[in-house]
Amino acid sequence: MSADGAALGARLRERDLGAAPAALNLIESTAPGDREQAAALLRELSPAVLGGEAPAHVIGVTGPPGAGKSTLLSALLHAWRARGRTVAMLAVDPSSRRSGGSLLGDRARIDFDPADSGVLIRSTAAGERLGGLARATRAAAGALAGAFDVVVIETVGVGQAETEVAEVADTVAVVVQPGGGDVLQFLKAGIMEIPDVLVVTKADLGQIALRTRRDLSAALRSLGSSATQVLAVSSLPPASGVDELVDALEAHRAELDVAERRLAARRSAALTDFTIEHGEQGLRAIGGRAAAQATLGAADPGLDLAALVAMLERSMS
Ligand SMILES: Nc1nc2c(ncn2[C@@H]2O[C@H](COP(=O)(O)OP(=O)(O)O)[C@@H](O)[C@H]2O)c(=O)[nH]1
Ligand SMILES: [Mg+2]
Repeated sequence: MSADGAALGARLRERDLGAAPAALNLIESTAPGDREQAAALLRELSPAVLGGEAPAHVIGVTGPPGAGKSTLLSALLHAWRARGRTVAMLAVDPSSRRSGGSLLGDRARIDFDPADSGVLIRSTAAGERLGGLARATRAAAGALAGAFDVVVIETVGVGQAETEVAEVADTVAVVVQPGGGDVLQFLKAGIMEIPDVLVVTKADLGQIALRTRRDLSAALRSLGSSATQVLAVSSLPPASGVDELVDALEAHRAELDVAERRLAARRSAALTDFTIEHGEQGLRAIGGRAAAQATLGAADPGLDLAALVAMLERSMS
């Protein structure tokens, strides 16, 4: 029998973190009955039912493999817990996309205390589907945002990965390691959206990290975007720069119109999901991208992602 989605959703809404693992299982399940229960769960956490946007700060962390994301997230986790924040971290594991996983070499796991009930860590396989952060990951982030103070989504890559995570995160942080020329080139070439926060990792390596930080700041200035903070962080003990990063992330969130960003993100994600599901042909059947955007733009702001996708599907002829 399926878990009771509405009951789990209501528990998350009451910030009962003990409901989170079962909620994630339900969201990730592909059994037909579970899909319905998962939709019921998500409805309980929709802005319409919550009476506003979910309270969490949803943060996307992206960057090339080996840049130091997981190690950084371990350090951030401890800093947030020290400030009394409850934290959920969803890591999208790309290893399923490449055989052997040897590409990633000595990958660090996020280090946490399993007895700490204020923390939830989940890894999900990225799966084979290209385009769009796995739908389950987006749904999971949305559900957990009703219960936790901070929800982090870690994805691998720059460019596309960052655009995808921006469809769910309030704040996007791109992680670069010293000498990380790709990110610099992508920024300069405009291939990559300008992130909200740029983090140069492995600051303990010294000069090369400082130079990378300087180069990134200069590139941002030449792009006329001095709003993005560029920080250098060392995540290995003795860590440095981690509290400054926590402050920078919080400062970005404080400046943000969360409702506006989330609404735009849901609408954009709905179009992404619809297109993945129904292809270009489906898009034509609803009158093209501009018509779809107009439909979404007129939708009730309280609707959740699934309801927005369903709305597009109803307009197919
Ligand atoms: N020197 C140094 N090495 C680091 C630091 N952070 C991560 N690393 C190392 O970089 C490698 C990749 O880190 P990982 O967190 O797995 O990167 P991810 O693939 O981006 O998640 C590991 O060997 C880490 O120990 C740091 O602050 N300083
Ligand atoms: Mg990692």
